[in-house]
Amino acid sequence: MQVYLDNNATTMVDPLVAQAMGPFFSEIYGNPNSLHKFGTASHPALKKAMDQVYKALNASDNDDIIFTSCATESNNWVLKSVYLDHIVNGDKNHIITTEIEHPSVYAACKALEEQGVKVTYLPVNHEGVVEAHVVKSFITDKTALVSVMWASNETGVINPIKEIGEICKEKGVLFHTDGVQAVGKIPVDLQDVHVDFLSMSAHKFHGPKGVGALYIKDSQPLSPLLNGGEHMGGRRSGTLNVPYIVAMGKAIELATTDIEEKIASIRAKRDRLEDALLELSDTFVVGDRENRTPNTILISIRGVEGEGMLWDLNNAQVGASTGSACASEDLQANTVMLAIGADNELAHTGIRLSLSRFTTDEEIDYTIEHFKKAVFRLRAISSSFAKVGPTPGGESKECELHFH
Ligand code: C6P
Repeated sequence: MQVYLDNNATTMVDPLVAQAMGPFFSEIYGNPNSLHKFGTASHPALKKAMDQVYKALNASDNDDIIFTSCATESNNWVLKSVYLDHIVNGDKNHIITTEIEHPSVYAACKALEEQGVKVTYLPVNHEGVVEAHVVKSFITDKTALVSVMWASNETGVINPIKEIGEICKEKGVLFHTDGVQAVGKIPVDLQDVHVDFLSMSAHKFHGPKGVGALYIKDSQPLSPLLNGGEHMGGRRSGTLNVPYIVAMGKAIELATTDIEEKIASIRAKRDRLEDALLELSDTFVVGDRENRTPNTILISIRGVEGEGMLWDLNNAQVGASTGSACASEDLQANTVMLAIGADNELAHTGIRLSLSRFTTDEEIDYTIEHFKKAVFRLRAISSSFAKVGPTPGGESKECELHFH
C-alpha cells in the first residue's frame, strides 16, 4: 500500500476535474480574446468557471475574482501593489503580517522592508493562533494593510478572520488573507467576513498546479502586477489559461459541494489517526483540534528528528512532510513551531500529516502501524532520547508547552 498524507503541499487532481479540462487542450484551444469562433468557443466554459468560484465563495457580483498562476502570485500582487498604491503613491508606511505566514507573504514583506516599509510580524499564541486584539493593538494611522493567513499550512490552525476583518473595517485598513489552506477545506463565506483581498490556489483542492485566483472586494483599485494586454479587464495580463481555469472552477465546485459532510468524514479519519499517534509517549499536536482545518495534524515526537521520521515513513510508502514543502530541504527547525514557543529540539521533530477527501480508513490503519514502528525504531537508536527516558507506548506527557 502507499499512502499520500501531504495534501497541504498539493493534492491529486480529481479525475472529474481532469475530465472537465481535457477538451480545452486540443479541441477548444482558441485564444479566448480572438474574435473568431475558435476563440469564442471557450467563453461559456470560462463563464461557468467564474460562476463556480463566485458561488463557492459566496462572492457578490460587485467583487472581482481574477485568475492568476498561483497563490504566490496572488499574495505578491496584493503586497506589492498595496505598497505602490498606498505607500509609494500614498501617505502610509506600515504593513502588519504574522510570523507564521507562508514564504510568499513573509518573503514579499521582507523585500518591502528593504524598500523602507515598516513591517510588523505579529506573534501567535501557544495554540498557534493570531489573536485579533493583538492585530488591533498594532494598527496605526500609517497602516496600509493587514495580511493574516486564514489557516496555517503547517498546523492547520484557523485564525479569527471574521474578528480581524471587522477590526480592519472599523479602522479603515485594507485586509488581505492568504486563504490557500482554507478554501475547499472549511466553509469560506465572503458575505459573512469582511476581507478586501483573498488568495487561493487550485492545487490545494484537487485542481491542477499552476492556477490560482485573487478575490478583490467591491472591485476596488489595485495596480496590476502584470501589465500587457487587457486580459481580465486589464487587472492581470496574459492569455487566459483556459483548461486550468475550467479545472479550477470544477475543482472548487466539487470541494465545496456538501462541504460539511466532507469535513465530517475527513475529520473522523484525522481524529482517529491523531488519537492513535498520541498514544505514543511524549507526543504533542499543535493547536486545538476544534480550531484546525479538518485534515491537518502537526505532531511532535520528543527525541525523534522529523527528517528521520520522514525517511522511515517514506520507506514504508507513506508520504508526509516536516512542514511547508518549500522549506523542507533546508533542515532548519520548523519556524512555525518556534513561533508557537517550542524549544529548538522540539521544533526539529514536527511531522505534518495532511489528509484529503480521498484518504481511506485502510490508509489510516496502515499509517498508524508504520508511524508507530518508525517511532519505536528511531527512539531505540536515539541516544539523546535515552536520557529523557520514556518507554514506547507509555503515557503522553505534558511538556513545558501545553500542546493538545
Ligand atoms: N504551501 C506547503 O507545503 P502556490 O505554490 O503558489 O500554489 O501556493 C503557495 C502557498 C501560499 N500560501 C499558503 C498558506 C500555502 O500553503 C502555499 C503552499 C505548500 O505548505 C507548498 S510550500
